[in-house]
Amino acid sequence: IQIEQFKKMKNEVTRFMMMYQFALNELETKIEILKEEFQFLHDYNPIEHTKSRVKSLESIMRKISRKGVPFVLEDIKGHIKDIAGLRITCSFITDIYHIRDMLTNQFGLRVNEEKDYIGNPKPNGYRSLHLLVEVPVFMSDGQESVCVEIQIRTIAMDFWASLEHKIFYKYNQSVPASLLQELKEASDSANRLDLQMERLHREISVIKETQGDDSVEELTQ
Ligand code: 0O2
Repeated sequence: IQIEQFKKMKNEVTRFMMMYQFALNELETKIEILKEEFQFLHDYNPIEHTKSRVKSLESIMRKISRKGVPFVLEDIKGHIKDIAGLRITCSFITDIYHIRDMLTNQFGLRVNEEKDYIGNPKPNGYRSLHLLVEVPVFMSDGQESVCVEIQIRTIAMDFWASLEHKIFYKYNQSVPASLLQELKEASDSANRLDLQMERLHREISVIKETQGDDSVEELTQ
């Protein structure tokens, strides 16, 4: 009987994790379609790359014990919102909000929560737009609504966040004050670069619109 119970539990957990992977597959397919269509219509693609992951079972277990959530799948689903994560990297800050609008308007995804760490960066300098969306997934016994955390950021924001993440773990989460200060300054530099690149991009778009594509090619020769 114990083995039967164990098998049943193992199947339920596997199916639970699969549900999050299906939600990510669904979203990635939608984004691929969006990319191709946008490229075709506007001769421009706002998405540089995407990366997705399902949180490992170990990491979920650590988080539920930290938050005091019982090991019941329904409770985990209700309380841990970043089991499925999708990161979208784009070139310009305005693309971030454009992509957010396309996800909600074109795909009709419901956004349960939005955290704008671009309008309100974290004190350490972290910038990104975070969305919690509900993705409908069709399983054999019915439809499930699955929560996915989407992080949208520019290449510069992503560069900063991945370095900060490495430093944070290298120093076992207690980073020396001088490094924290440097990281904050690096975040401000990255933001200045984002704003400068966006200005350049706008200027080139105006030239293209008023004088045609050939004029931009002439300028770059
Ligand atoms: P990983 O390894 O990327 O998954 P939560 O822990 O989600 O309940 P919170 O703080 O409300 O709590 O979530 P928030 O603010 O939406 O941020 C969650 C994720 O954003 C993190 O996931 C990171 O991926 C990213 N993030 C947030 N703040 C920082 C930061 O200061 N630096 C970096 N590099 N990334 C950040 P995880 O689970 O921490 O990590």
